[in-house]
Amino acid sequence: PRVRHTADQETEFLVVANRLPVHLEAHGTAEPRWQRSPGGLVSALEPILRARRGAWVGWAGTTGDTPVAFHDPDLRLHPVPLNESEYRDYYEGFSNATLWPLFHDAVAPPEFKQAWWQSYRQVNQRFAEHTAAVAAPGATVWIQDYQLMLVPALLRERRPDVRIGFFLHIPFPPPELFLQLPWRTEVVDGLLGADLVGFQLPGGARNFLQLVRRLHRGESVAGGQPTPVLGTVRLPGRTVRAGAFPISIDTAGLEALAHSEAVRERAQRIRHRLGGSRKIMLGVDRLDYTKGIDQRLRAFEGLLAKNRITAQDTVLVQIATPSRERVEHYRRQRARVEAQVGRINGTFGQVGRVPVHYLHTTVDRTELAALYQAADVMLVTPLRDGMNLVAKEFVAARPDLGGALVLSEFAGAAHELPQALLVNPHHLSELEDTMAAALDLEERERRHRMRELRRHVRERDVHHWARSFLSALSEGGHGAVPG
Ligand code: ADQ
Repeated sequence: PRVRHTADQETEFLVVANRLPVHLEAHGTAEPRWQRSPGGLVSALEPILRARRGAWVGWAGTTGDTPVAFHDPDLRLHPVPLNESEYRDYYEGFSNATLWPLFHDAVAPPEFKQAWWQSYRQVNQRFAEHTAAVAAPGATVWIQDYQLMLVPALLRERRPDVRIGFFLHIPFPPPELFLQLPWRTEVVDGLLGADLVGFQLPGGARNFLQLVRRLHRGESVAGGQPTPVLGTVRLPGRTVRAGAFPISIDTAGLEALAHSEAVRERAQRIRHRLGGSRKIMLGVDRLDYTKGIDQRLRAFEGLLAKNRITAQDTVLVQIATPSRERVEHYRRQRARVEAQVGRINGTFGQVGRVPVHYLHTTVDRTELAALYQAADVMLVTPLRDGMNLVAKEFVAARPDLGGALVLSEFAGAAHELPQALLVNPHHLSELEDTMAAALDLEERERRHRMRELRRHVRERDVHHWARSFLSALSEGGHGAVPG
């Protein structure tokens, strides 16, 4: 379906992302209709988009061509079309089977294919063209994430007058890893088209500055700038800045939901259904091999095998969103997780009482908040994660100060949430011990930790993130205009 351009005026503020914040929703036998997709990024950017007469450039999420109009007076949308082979090569291939594993410590081996790269370049070109066509003179453009790393330079070629920000949602790897990429110079040059390149963590910004030096792409200087900007790259005629801007969630929105009657009742029901006095451990992730779901299941199995917990006193609920299901590594990951769940329940379950409840599905916001609230222990154990919003959402959903958070050191969120029970998910016995400790955490300590965690996610919400990035972007010089 084609999404109609809802305005033909040029816009002063543009968000460019792989996906538009809409999806098709079935309506019985009638034609499916466009719906707004919920999400922190949309809720953070929406007020800014509205105030600045902004627009969003992105793919509508379908490669078919049945025309279905989309209308939203508050949000102007500029769809970029993708065909089936581009979806395969640019999105599933280069973005998710090359860049995604490479940028996540190569926990799965990245695949390098020329045809995928060509498609990536071509699609990035198209995004740049669409953006160039609708940006007003001197507009601000904010490009999001690893699918679009060439867009900053491609856009600058066409429109040297616009101010360009880029934010990477996933980790930026150390040079030793990044240098494996056959098209490393092109990708770095793509990013250097921006005026400001933002990362989740200071380490990502430093890796980037180091890489620029290693590849001789400009004179990079660390420091000497007010934070969150951590360094600059001097190029002929202009300067690129790099900094850390840890993303967050719509804390107030989630807190309000957590206080609602619907969520509180549902949380109680979940507790009751799972067996009243049983302790509930919870995992909520996209079914991705970076999320450490297998490690978590193995540790849970270890605790059962050693009799440190039993199916009578503890239950693990794992919600896994279907994700990138045609990509080989994801298929194998699903098979692995489902085999583990089957083995654990087969070994330690009884009729009417299984230790693992596994749901391969997405859940709505109310259900998600209720699950967070029902949990005694939240397990966030990725092997590598740019930030991890689930950890922050759990904290925001616990105004009762209940629940303990087990958090991997390899999630970006660990840098901001040191009061969580931090763990190395590669160390199986440490993971077992930490999970057991979380179950036994003394009430006073648990409440104290939760209070501190909550203080942080309230102060540093997604609005703070967007403001700090955009004000850093507007402070610096840009393009050929002397700053
Ligand atoms: P993701 O890898 O997708 O994001 P995460 O940050 O945890 O990871 O965000 C997932 C979102 O999806 C959360 O808002 C969560 O509530 C939701 N979600 C997960 N499973 C769900 C389910 N079964 N049902 C409903 N909702 C579900 C990437 C990076 C992260 C970074 C974010 C934002 O990999 O490191 O934090 O972008 O920058």
